[in-house]
Amino acid sequence: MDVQAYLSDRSELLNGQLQTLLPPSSTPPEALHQAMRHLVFPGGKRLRPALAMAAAEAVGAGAEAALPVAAAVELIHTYSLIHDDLPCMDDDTERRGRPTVHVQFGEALAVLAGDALLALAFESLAAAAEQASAGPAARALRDVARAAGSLGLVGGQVDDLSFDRESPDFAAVEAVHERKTAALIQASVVAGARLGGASDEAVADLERFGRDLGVAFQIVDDLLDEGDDGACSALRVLGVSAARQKAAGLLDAALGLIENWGDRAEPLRELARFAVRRDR
Ligand code: GRG
Repeated sequence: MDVQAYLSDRSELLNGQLQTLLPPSSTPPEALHQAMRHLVFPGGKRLRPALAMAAAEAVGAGAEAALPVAAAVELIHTYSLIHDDLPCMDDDTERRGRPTVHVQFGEALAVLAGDALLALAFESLAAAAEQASAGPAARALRDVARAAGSLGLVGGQVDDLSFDRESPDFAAVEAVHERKTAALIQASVVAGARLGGASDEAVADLERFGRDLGVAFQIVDDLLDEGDDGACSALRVLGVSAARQKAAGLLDAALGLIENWGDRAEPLRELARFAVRRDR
């Protein structure tokens, strides 16, 4: 299976959905809508939305079933990048090969564009709950909300910002990785599968799959960020070789959970391999 072809095919589906969700740049307030669109298009690897769609396919649905989740997780991911780049956090000037949103549009609009992207993500999920079978769609909404909040992405970011530099061990790093990065990746597969009609048993496997894959993904991010001596890094506490082994072990554990899911889970398996073996 050609994972790049899969990613670009599913990205096209996603882009159509994002275009219908995001107000055009010409809609007032124009600067806000331009700032919201600045990093959404053309976007990055689109891994989280592809995982959401592949998870729906893995439980027997079409990729389209997961589109509301796919769009929501990419919008949340983009908002988190915009806010993470702000001077009060990482103070970065470049993202996805472009000036960061605050560099291009100013700090106030960067904060507000992030806020509006987060709200739009939940509009996407609520619209799905209105249309489809409300139970699974409402659960998907709750999964994504939890992953985005103080017990997920935001809480993980807070702990990352105040990480104890003196005596870190891998368990402490992993606890941050679980929330800062893995929570949204886990919600992508779980909520995507819910919209695809997943059984409770499949959801339970995907919860562990998403958690393991998400931690492995962040370890790889730490390895790729070798120049950055951030305190909360698997590289710092394990070194290159043990960090690589850890990521490979987590990938194997994740793949083991969906081993018997047949051919229709192949895109999900290939995306997991891609996420951990990537070079950017
Ligand atoms: C500000 C609430 C808030 C959270 C910030 C996203 C984040 C948490 C920090 C950004 C820096 C970082 C190392 C985040 C961990 C998640 C991660 C590896 C993001 C990069 O994801 P990719 O590689 O990016 O999927 P693209 O651009 O390809 O979508």
